[in-house]
Amino acid sequence: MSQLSSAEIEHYRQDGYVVPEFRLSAPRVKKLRMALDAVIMANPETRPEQLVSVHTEESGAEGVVGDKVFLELARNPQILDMVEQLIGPDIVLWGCQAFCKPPGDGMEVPWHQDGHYWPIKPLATCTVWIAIDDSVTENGCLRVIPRSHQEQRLHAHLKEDRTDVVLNQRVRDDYFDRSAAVDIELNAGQMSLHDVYLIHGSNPNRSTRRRAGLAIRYMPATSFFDRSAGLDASAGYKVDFSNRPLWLLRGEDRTGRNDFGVGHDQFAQPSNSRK
Ligand SMILES: O=C(O)CCC(=O)C(=O)O
Repeated sequence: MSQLSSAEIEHYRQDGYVVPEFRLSAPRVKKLRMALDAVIMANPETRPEQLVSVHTEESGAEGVVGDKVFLELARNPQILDMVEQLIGPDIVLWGCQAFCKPPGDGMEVPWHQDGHYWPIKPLATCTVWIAIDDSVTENGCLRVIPRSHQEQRLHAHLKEDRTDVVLNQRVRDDYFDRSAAVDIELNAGQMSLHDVYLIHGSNPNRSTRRRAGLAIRYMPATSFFDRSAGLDASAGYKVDFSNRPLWLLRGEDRTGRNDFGVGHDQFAQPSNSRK
């Protein structure tokens, strides 16, 4: 079934993002919120905005003990239908991160292009960003620069010498017009989808309400996930590209080079790493 209308697909193509009609039910959101709360408790050393690979239970080099409930969500057929309409029938799940901004000191996400951080060749990914809490201007919702993806090129990023930001590199100011920014306000359960070249970010959360979202990353299986990028800390926290599990969720690996074996040991046997 087609989840996205042709107007929604057109919006994604033209503006680089879309907020679809489709949303998760309240019980489903509640389950996600409970899982996220447990993950935050289980990872006291990790900032809740930096819960990388939150869909896997093995902490590995990235150091985050996640929960399979997020993996189940990433396999949701209705979400995959939308992703298929945007990136085609061959779909690889390669990442999933929770960005949870606590009230008061929730950290800023500087303006950036995702592709700047990722070893995907050719560069392509659709991110599905799902609101686990209401996400509005006041508590630091996702913000985008519409149409900034259109040239399909990466701009120079500057290193931020700050500790109060989620990612430590940001797009140089002269590459975009901040006044064009659009706040993507979502109720819990709603989602947005964005292109890998889109410039986006979010403000700090100075409000009294938490803002949590889950970013699920899907690439077309016409792209290659280059594990030689290894253990990377250029984002400001550890990301282990060499051991990241990939899932071919639909279609075929058209590159013939993606490795779907690495990082899957944890799924073959009962895990004893969960606290
Ligand atoms: O959640 C946020 O504020 C930022 C998310 C983001 O940068 C992403 O999903 O790529």
